[in-house]
Amino acid sequence: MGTVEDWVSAPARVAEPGEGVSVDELRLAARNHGLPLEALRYDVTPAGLHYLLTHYDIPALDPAGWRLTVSGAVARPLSLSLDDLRARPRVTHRVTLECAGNGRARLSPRPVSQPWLDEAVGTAEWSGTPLAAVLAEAGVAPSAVDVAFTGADRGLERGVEQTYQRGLPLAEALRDDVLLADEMNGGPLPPQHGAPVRLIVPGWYGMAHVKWLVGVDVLESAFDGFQNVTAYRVKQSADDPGEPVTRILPRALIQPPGVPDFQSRVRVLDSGVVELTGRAWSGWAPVESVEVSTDDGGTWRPAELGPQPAPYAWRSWRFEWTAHPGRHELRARARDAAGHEQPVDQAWNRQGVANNHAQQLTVVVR
Ligand SMILES: Nc1nc2c(c(=O)[nH]1)N[C@H]1C(S)=C(S)[C@@H](COP(=O)(O)O)O[C@H]1N2
Ligand SMILES: [Mo]
Repeated sequence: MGTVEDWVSAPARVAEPGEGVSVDELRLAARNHGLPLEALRYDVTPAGLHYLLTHYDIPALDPAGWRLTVSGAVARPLSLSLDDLRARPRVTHRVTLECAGNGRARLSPRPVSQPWLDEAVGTAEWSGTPLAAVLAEAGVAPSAVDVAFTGADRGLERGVEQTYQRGLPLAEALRDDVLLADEMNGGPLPPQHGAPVRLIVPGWYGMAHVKWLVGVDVLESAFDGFQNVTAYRVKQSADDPGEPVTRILPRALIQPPGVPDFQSRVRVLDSGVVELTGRAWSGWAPVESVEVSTDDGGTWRPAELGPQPAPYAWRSWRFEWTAHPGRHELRARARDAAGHEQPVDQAWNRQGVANNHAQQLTVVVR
């Protein structure tokens, strides 16, 4: 006999030198897929190609019986049906979402978790009603500081049984672009993306965008749940409290040119002038520059930027490369208007979160 803790409470850990991705990590990676990089071609990612990250199971929610409760430090607690929400003013925002763990599997030593490479990203048109007006209707107490958002999904994480829940500072929750979204790309929200209603917090890493939302709880003290206090912290050691993960740091990705080798994904292309294209985004400020290196970060040259379609949506870029025969390591890096620059070398942290070191793409020119 043993306890649940003995069977499932694996502590967070960092892989041993040379330790490969395990079957457990492969199982996570098969559930939580990334954006196929060729889908960087779309301004708006088709729903099925958008990355996906779900800690526990996709819950079964009946939209007819679904209610959103607004409670805590409010003058008038609310219980809203889907029809109530849909009758409210509607807006659409194009927003790039990225998982805070993107890039984790390329760190050394590797934090053991969902093993993302570069592709935990997608851009969608999210439609719904602004949260701020719902909070105003409920009447937020002057003493309020945080808002806790509760999903309908439940599971265990490092021995702690929980419902997925995230806290957000009140000032962020009151931004006019924070949405209670019930549509993605003009259609109903798919089950895996949070149906019937999810939160959208433009600019923030994925963990803030609570799916299968059922509760909005206004708090008079800082939210101290697992997903804010234990997970999603930039920390160097197990006992370092670390800094909370908030907004998305800039990242540029290259849409892979040529054709892939099936097993290695190394790209094969013909020599001559090649148009490299890609996307770049930041949750802090618009992307101001993208630079490309075709010699593994030795030299950098500026790419030409496309328009910024919305404050928190990725923008396209292009770069003309005269490709000579041989093997080349392509890299791209972005800088935003707030002065954040993508590092070429990794900035290691124990959970592998908010890590944006520059993508490396191997191409063979024939
Ligand atoms: N209820 C709930 N919301 C959640 C999660 C979850 O596991 N449960 N995962 C979060 C994380 S870590 C990310 S990166 C995004 C992913 O959103 P997507 O699957 O729609 O791309 O959802 C966030 N919202
Ligand atoms: Mo995530």
